[in-house]
Amino acid sequence: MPLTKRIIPCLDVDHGKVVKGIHFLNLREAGNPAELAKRYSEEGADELVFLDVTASPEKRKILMDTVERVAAEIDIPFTVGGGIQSLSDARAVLCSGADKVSINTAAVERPSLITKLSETFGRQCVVVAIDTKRRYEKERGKFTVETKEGGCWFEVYTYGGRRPTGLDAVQWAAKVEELGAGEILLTSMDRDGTEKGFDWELTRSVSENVNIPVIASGGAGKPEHFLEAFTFGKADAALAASIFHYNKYSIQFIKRFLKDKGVEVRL
Ligand code: 0VR
Repeated sequence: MPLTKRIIPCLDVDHGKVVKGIHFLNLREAGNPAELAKRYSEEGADELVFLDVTASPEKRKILMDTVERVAAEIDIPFTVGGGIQSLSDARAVLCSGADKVSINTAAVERPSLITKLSETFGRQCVVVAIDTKRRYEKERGKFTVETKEGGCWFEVYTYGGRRPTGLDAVQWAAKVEELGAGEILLTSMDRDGTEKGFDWELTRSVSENVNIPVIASGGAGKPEHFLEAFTFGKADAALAASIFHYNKYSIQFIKRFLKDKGVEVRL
């Protein structure tokens, strides 16, 4: 019996409110975290991701209060990310009701944190988020996939998509697995918020190079996009925000579509 594919709504939260943008920009309010969490859990979401995109100094207080309120509404695995820089940040979030923590910038800047988190809380608690953008290169050899626009590779970005790192996402994913990551949350910034579909070539390139689960993220707009992510993209789970916040399709509708196409899902 193959592992069921997971559908994971994502709450991007800024100052305690759910926001949604396009390419991580022009964030606009999209709802209340606890209310959306309750709705998604009741609609059959397999997990929930909460990403605090608040850059403000008082973020810790807002973050913990909001995490507690969301955790109180759901009984599915709950991952929290956003500005987690240390074991104590992670402990605070786990003690507020999260089951897993997601780290992005801190993992790139201090890779040993991945190992410390994994040794302290267990690999299953450690999600490493990798935000990427496609880079097209003329010179041969420096690309991951051939596309109609030429050869491209996937560059890793930090600081909420504001800072290019020069890191290759496929190589970085293999490295984070080696360091102790339990799962990879792989976001295409090119597709984020566009509803044009996941970058399944990105997901496939990473999924074929690691043995830990890969969550496709960025661009979901219709049920067919989830099918692409699970088949062509070889993803173990698919995360989405816009499609759910704007009520384009229900989680159940997408799951029934996938079941009819032969994808193992939990109905
Ligand atoms: P959709 O394309 O709407 O399904 O978005 C999925 C996913 O890209 C977003 O939930 C999330 O990863 C966007 N991330 C960040 C951010 C958004 C604004 C600012 C920062 C970040 O650091 O990941």
